[in-house]
Amino acid sequence: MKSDSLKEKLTYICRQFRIPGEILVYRWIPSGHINTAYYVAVYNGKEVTQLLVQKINTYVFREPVGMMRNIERITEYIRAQERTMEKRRRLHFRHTEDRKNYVILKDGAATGDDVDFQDESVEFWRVYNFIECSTSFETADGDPEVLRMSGKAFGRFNRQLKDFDAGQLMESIPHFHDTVYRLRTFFATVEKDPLGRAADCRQEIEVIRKHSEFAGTLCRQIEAGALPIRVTHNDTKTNNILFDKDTLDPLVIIDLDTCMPGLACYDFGDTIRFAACTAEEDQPESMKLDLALMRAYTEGYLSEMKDVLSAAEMDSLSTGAAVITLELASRFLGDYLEGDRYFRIDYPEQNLRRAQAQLVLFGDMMAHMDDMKQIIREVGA
Ligand code: GN1
Ligand code: MG
Repeated sequence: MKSDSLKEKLTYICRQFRIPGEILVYRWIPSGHINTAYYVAVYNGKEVTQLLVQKINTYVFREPVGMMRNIERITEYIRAQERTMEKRRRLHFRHTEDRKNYVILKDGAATGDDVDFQDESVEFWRVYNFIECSTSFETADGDPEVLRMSGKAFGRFNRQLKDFDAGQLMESIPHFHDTVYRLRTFFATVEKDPLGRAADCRQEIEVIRKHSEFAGTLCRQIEAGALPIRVTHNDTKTNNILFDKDTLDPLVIIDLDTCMPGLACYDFGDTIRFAACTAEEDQPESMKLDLALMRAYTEGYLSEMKDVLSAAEMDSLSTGAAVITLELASRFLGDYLEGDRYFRIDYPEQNLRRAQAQLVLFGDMMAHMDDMKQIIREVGA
């Protein structure tokens, strides 16, 4: 898209959300693999309003209207618990004239909800306040304080939603952390091998096959009723938290798109996967679990959740880290085999390298499972 037409489109979207004025600055925010976000500053002749304008990936989120309803219910529920919440601790979604927190465009013009979201000419946008003086972390860069604060943030988020009725939410992505389903889908893709790429990743495919039984651990526990279903975030990367850039105080959790029924150990485990390690998501050569960072995250998370979790849930936390890591390896590799249709990539083999890095990390987590369990016992005591 030409940049001037992007500016026009962003201006048009702001108008739909009743934000008049001229766009002074706009830039793409290169964070996340799914949605597309822009920072936008609008001047209305008196003041500048800073916004985050996001285009939802409707190939991934196929029912975006229901997803926005989920987000509204969750944010309202949390807001009701914290009556004195400062503005910069809230995600404040803008509304259109007909009170919707989203706008749907077809061929560039606003339209109603009755559209096919798989139609290429249809786009789904939302706008919320940009949180000033905030920062987020793509990696923790070895800083335990970032992990401790992240643990506190996601622990608090899980605690605030501990009595939220999961039945009120639709599954924004069905089978999202259903690892058994994920692996079944993955092996079906391997069988089909639509682009003939499977031959280059035999080794990775075999590692996933070898651990299929382990991958089903949490699913079996859910079936047996051993772990309670909660409302969880399900994508707890540190770049989904905005921190105060001076004090590291976690201000707000973003990317609530995958908030839906889930397990506490998904939220615990996904941050361990993403940030309690020594490399970025696509760097298999230098990837290792970092137990000091893992301990720091555990301290933060359990400072909020220790009294909420059952003994079985406490026990599932370390398993969650390994299962989520293996599951994501299968998702990255499956997407590579399918031609990179789901996760945004910056270079051709990135999804393959992401899968390789996750498998290295998974191996290291399995090798240190007892250490992780020991840390959780010590911190939770
Ligand atoms: C995606 O959009 P982003 O980058 O926050 C993905 C997560 C993966 C993550 C891996 C909706 O999250 O499930 O764990 O990439 N989100 C979705 O980095 O699939
Ligand atoms: Mg994100």
